Amino acid sequence: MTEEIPGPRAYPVVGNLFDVRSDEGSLVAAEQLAEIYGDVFRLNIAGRRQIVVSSAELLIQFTDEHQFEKLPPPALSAGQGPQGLFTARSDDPDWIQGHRILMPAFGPLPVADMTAGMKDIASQMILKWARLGKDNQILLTDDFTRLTLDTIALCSMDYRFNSFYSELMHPFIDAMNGFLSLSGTISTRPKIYNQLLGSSDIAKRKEHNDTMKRIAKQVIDKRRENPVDRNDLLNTMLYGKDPKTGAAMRDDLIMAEMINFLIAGHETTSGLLSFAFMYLLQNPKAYLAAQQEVDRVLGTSSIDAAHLKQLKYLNAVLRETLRLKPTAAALSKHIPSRRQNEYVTICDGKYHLKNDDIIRCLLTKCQTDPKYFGEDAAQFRPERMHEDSPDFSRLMEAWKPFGNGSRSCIGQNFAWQEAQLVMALVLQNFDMRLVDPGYQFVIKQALTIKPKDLYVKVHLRKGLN
Ligand code: MNH
Repeated sequence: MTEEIPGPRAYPVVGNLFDVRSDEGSLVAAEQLAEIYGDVFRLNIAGRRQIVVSSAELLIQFTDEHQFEKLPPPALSAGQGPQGLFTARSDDPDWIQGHRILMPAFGPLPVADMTAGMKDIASQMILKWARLGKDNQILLTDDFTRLTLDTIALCSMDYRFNSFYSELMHPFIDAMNGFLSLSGTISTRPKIYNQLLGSSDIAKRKEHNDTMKRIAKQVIDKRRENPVDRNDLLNTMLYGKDPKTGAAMRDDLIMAEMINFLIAGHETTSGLLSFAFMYLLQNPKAYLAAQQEVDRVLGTSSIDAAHLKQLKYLNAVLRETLRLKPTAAALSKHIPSRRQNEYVTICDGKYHLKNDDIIRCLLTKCQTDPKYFGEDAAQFRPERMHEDSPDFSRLMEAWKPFGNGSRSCIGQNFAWQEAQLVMALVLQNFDMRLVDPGYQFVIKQALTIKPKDLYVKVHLRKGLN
């Protein structure tokens, strides 16, 4: 006999909407509910049952592609039109085609070729910090967002947002932020509300989406008028053929992919960099160890792709950061259509799952489960994620900040290389400290999570390298 899955009482129409609305955001609200109801609880949101899971064991089970499948986030899809890789369903022919054409372009070699573009943007930030001097307060998350956005745009489509040269954000950014925040509100509201009262929000969201599409189209048109002989992602999409079918990508799909890369490719990496420095600043021993490794491997030489492989401690820092602060903080899963006739249970048959359940793996909880990661699971201890640690491979099985299987992050190599490169350059050139030495982490949640009000000052170590 299966049991009822526990959870807060759901009310008519609104369901549990107000249980996941909190000033600190829906993630904190869900974490608090997990403290009350345990590793598995249920919610009712917009008329659908959500099962929220918080243990490492369940994360491992739900990220097994033989059993469960990614459910694309409704909060991100614009509703109509072709979906980019991130938001498409796995059986969507557009996903299958895009995946086959784009996967090779995100492999280690093509990404190593992007080092120059990454250094270009990183140098802009380094130079800005050096020129503003040691008394200037830097809002770390903002400069990292400028950096990651400019980097993905330059490396993938040779487009310059030039965010370091302007206080105002580029119109694309305003449109993107407007689009994302409206998508969030619309998708959690009851259907009936959207039908009766939500039409102006839906129209506004479409306007934002149209702005992003217009900018993407301009970039495509410009490239067609001035073709360049480069292997970047834009050329791969414009001229690449699906190896199975020989078909080329349609322009409207290319536009959707470009918008996908710009959105998925910058907030997450920017958050990773902010959290990594937050932890290093709060853990002086780890800061020193990371800086000493950089000094040993790089000295005063100009960084290149070969250095990065040797930065093993830095890798452990990045892994530990994404374990504690997975910037894409939840994975959504569902029962794949091929299993819809099965009687699916979890927790040794204790709970029954329904075909249209949305399963939400709370990575912040799953990846800090003391049953799996030990009593010090909530502490920042990069050593545990070092590739030479005896526990390393076991712990990596419950480390899923980039998702899993065929739907895992296509930009993982890209993000990793960018994060390594930027951290190494900053550690090489500056000593950083917190403006408020007692800084306590407060979450800032939008589509991704970031540390709020993380202000730092930097002091140039020698001359610029
Ligand atoms: Mn990324 C999928 C996290 C950087 C482009 N990304 C995913 C998923 C996670 C994720 C988690 C799977 C989501 C799910 O299962 O619902 N991504 C990250 C993190 C970083 C990141 C934590 C940085 C740190 N991602 C990037 C970068 C790019 C990118 C950089 C682009 C260049 N991500 C994608 C795309 C997908 C994805 C595209 C969808 C892949 C697919 O389903 O085919």
